[in-house]
Amino acid sequence: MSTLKSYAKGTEMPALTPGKLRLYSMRFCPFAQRTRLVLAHKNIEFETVNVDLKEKPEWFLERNPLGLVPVLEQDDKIIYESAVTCDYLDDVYPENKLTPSDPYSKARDRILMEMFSKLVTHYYGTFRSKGKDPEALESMWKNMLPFEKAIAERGTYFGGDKPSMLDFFVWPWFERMAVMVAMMSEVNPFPAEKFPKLTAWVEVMKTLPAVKETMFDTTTHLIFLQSNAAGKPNYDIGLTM
Ligand SMILES: N[C@@H](CCC(=O)N[C@@H](CS)C(=O)NCC(=O)O)C(=O)O
Repeated sequence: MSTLKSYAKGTEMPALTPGKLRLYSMRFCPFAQRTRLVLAHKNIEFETVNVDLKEKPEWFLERNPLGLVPVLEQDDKIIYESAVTCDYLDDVYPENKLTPSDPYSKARDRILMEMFSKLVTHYYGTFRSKGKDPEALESMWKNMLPFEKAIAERGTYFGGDKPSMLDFFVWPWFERMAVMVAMMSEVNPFPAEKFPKLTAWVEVMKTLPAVKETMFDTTTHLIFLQSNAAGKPNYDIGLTM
């Protein structure tokens, strides 16, 4: 059974089906979106159980003691940490392979993935300050430049003429860049003149079926982020069941 509304502490866990892959997720989590992108891109059959991250069910904490989504479960296997779940899926479902087979290309992508965690830190710094902290904004831009350069060298996608794991790994934060742009009237945090290649890449990414399947529009993201900032995250925006 696939669920939409999030399960909170005290709820009973939906019964597992033997052999069925399950994703524990939160609809607006960018890390879980990485896993959802890979699942969608590879047309993998799975079910989703969304979790209330403020009031976590006991059975969720039993599966991931870190208390973080995404988590994958299938029979006796439990896997968490977004990068690990994505690699696992790419290994177990090798069709539409996303990780380069060439060891050097794979290593270069890994370096960019490592660098991306810095970008994420400055992304949230810029977000929290609503662009009013010039140091956070400058740091975010500085950490975005290697990605602008990589796209310029590689083509349409980080994977060249087709999307790779790196494209899906970084996409969730670029999807949310539009939210930042909408929130900030005094400064554009993602100026096309500074990042022309990334700007073009964002538009191409939006046409991918996996992205279309997993993305939310800017207004919905904004509503979620505001509810989260107010300490009352609305995980179930727009859901009736
Ligand atoms: N390093 C983790 C980070 C995942 C993460 O931070 N997920 C957030 C939601 S976006 C979460 O589960 N937060 C719950 C908490 O911090 O208690 C990964 O890559 O999977």
